[in-house]
Amino acid sequence: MQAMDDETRDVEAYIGIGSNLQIPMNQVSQAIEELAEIPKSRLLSCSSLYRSAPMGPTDQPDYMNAVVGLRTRIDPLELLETLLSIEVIHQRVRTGARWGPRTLDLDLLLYGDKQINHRKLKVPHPGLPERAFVLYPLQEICPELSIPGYGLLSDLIARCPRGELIRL
Ligand code: PH2
Ligand code: MG
Ligand code: MG
Repeated sequence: MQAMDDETRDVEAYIGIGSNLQIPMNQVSQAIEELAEIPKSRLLSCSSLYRSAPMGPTDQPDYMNAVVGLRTRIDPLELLETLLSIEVIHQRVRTGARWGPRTLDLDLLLYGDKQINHRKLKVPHPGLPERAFVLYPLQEICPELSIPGYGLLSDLIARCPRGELIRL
């Protein structure tokens, strides 16, 4: 029998990137390069950069957002830790203020077709269904996607106005 290809154990994970401090465009571009270097993983796809009005407190700068697809063999919690370690490289400071400004935010949006409800990690990301700055970039790189527990991405998009989201 043919040996199982290593890639058969891989899943497609999607990661949301956001930044609104310290030259957000550079933060996002550098983060994409760092995501491409994650071990046991390969960068599959990368959306355009999007400029978006802040969700949450309005007295903060606009955000730069993007979404990337990663083919990975790292388990979800380890991937989460890896994302947090990249945020630390970008001097992310957690002040506790909800939805406050940040140099870099990396959110694990989807991990294959898995639904995860762990103390440290919820997948699909709970904000995904209603956030234009996640849905539209995701649609750009994976228009046919189905979101576990929510259905077709295109149906979520139909219910989510674009608002102040500009594709750069
Ligand atoms: N992230 C937040 C809070 N508000 N607003 C936009 N436009 N984009 C974000 O990525 C974002 C936000 C916390 O994760
Ligand atoms: Mg976030
Ligand atoms: Mg986050």
